[in-house]
Amino acid sequence: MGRRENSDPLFVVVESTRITRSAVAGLMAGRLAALRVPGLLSAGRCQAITAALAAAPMDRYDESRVFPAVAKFGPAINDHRHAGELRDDYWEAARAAEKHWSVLGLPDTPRELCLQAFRPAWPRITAGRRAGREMHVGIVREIDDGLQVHYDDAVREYRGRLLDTEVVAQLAFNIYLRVPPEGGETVLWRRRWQPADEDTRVPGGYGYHESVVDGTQSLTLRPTLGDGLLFDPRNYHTVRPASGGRRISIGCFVGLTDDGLLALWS
Ligand SMILES: O=C(O)CCC(=O)C(=O)O
Ligand SMILES: [Fe+2]
Repeated sequence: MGRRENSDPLFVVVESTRITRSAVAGLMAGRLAALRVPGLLSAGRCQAITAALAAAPMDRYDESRVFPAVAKFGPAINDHRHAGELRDDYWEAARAAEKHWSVLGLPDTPRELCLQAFRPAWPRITAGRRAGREMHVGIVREIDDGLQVHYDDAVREYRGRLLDTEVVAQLAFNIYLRVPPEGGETVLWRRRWQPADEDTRVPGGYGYHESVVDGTQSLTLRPTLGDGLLFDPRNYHTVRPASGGRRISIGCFVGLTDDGLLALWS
């Protein structure tokens, strides 16, 4: 897409061979829209993970809310949320996922895969803590049929307190472990939630009708195998349906907390 007259020059995607401190800070400051890291994970490592996961029990997000369906391995906070609190079954699901992963014979845990990507840029990184307990980090998702247009904002979703420390800014991080030959694009819009958007909610869903972003500047990113992608998920975003193959990623949320740490959770 060509540069439009009325486009925001700060809503841009940058590419880098690794995650940099300046890009993390720039995304959180609103100086960038997305960071793409081609080849963050080698094709061999991606294949080893997806091959091992073929033997692992995948489940799905709550299908009464998440349609089209999304298969996953590991808990997602939003599947265990009730009235702005995290239900206790999140912790049981986290323990079960860790146990199942530990017998896959892979060298790294999902948590390590996520932490490793950020350590060179931001050594003060950790798993987020809630009531003293370490959050699960690293959810594997198979999003073949696309997502609803939605935003993610832990501050809004968890009444300002998901973690024991305050989340000052939040990013979404994904590594693409398997990509379809066509489709599966991630689309980001330069727009945050506004109260009137509730009029465009998908009934029963987690997202909004696409009309919520009508006329808004957007970026369409087509992940290739092993790419890392970082963006501010408070901006509306979606995933387009994949065609001719599966779209599998591992990812987490990344918070900058009031103690200056990066804290991760899924
Ligand atoms: O898979 C993607 O590219 C984005 C998925 C998403 O909605 C998120 O990570 O918040
Ligand atoms: Fe999201």
